[in-house]
Amino acid sequence: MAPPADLRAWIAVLEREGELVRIGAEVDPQLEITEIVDRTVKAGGPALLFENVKGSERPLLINQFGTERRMCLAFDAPSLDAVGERIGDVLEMQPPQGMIQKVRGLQKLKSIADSRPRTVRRAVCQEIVLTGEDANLDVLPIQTCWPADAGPFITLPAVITHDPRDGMRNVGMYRLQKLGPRATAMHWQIHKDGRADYLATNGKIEVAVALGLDPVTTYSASAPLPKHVDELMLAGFLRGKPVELVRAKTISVDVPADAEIVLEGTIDKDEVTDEGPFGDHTGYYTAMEPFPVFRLSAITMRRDAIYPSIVVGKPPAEDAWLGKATERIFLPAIRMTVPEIVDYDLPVAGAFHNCCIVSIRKAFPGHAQKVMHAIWGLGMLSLTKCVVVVDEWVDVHDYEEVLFRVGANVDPKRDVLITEGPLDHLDHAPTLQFYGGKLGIDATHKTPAEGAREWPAEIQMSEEIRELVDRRWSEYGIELDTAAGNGRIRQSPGPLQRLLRR
Ligand SMILES: Cc1cc2nc3c(=O)[nH]c(=O)nc-3n(C[C@H](O)[C@H](O)[C@H](O)COP(=O)(O)O)c2cc1C
Ligand SMILES: [Mn+2]
Repeated sequence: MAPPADLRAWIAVLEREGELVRIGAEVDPQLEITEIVDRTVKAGGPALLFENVKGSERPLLINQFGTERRMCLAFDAPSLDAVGERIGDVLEMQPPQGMIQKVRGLQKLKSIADSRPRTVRRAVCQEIVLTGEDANLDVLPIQTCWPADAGPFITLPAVITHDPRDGMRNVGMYRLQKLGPRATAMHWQIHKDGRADYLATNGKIEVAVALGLDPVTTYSASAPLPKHVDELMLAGFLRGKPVELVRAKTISVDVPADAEIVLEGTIDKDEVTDEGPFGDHTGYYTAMEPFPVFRLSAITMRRDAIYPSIVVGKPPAEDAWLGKATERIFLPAIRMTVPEIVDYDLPVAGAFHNCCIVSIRKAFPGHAQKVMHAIWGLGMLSLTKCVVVVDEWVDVHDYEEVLFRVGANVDPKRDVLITEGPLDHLDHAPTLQFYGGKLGIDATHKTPAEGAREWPAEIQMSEEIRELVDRRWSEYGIELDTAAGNGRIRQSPGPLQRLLRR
């Protein structure tokens, strides 16, 4: 098995695994679908294929990424950590010793070489080609997600541009507000690569938008890669198969051949529009702001094209697992730069940029502060508002345990660092947009060298007594859900808890 090759293969996997429901009843893309999906996501429910969307011939697929299981199916991996390990394996390559290692090394190198996209001449994404007046966005079942949204938004696109300075490709997921039959806004936030490509143009930039890709490529569009790394390389590597590209019909941009739908067009550097409000993944509406205008020159499609969508909103929403995939997949790369990091967690409730819990192998005074600054200097993690540092033995995914450490180990005067720096584009709390306060909480054990008194020992029962009680447990006649003996009361979590805390 390998990750699904395109959206159809993915839908077949979902169906076979009992992870998809087809809905024949007519539904309204204006708000109604959001409410159905929101209830389904929060209950850990299936992917939904709406086959009868009011006002459009096209079916709409949503909640394809809504659970950990589906996310693992998308990558054809036993866990998201296993996906990260595949990348870690390549990053940590050492000069091989002996024949076996040399062969393994070559296989790894081949897997990198094979990840480069391949071009093809004919493609299903161009079975239907609509240009001029015919290129009309009204054919798509674009959702209006929340009551105060400015209009319909395309929410799950892979936007492809090239840096005019060096021709390097970039693929990013940026929402598109429909402005008319042949125009949308392009929500390129200021820290993003797509925006940098746009800012580097003098006149116009050509833009392609792919909709309805295999799930790994869709995920890759959301992955926070460094600017010079092509997201399609990551997709090819994780799929174990190159992404196939075909030349677009009206612009000089290659587009994924297997896409369901492709929008082709240009963005004029000088043309901006009011974008938003939009009910965003922060759980609040983001305010109206000027963003560039994308003018369509063509829409190409498969016959019977399926339109993909996602609803973001108050966490947890479907994007929770896209974020968790990034958290897990990038851990080995983060460890390459900051090797003392053991694990980290970006709580879903923190909308990913608000909070980062990180465990470290502490080796010297001020080590926690060093790691806070490392996080604030690392790619998109630099936008993190609050960093909590704990010792290596603390489970960063167990928020109750983290809170316990913060309560027990922190002297706010000594262990809280307030500084400032860049903040997420969408964060409405800071006084200034983009720039404001940062909070670091050092919840590690302290040493006298850090100005602490002698640190007390943590309470733990002796192994001997634990074994004795294990052995005798049935004699006592006490029935508990869990008698694991770690002194904590645990009930098996429901789907919502599993999403919020792992
Ligand atoms: C569902 C979803 C919607 C997103 N919408 C936007 C958006 O409208 N604007 C934006 O700048 N980033 C958005 N992002 C985040 C970017 O896709 C992400 O930062 C990505 O790394 C950007 O690619 P880049 O680093 O190549 O610019 C979204 C992510 C997801 C999962
Ligand atoms: Mn990028």
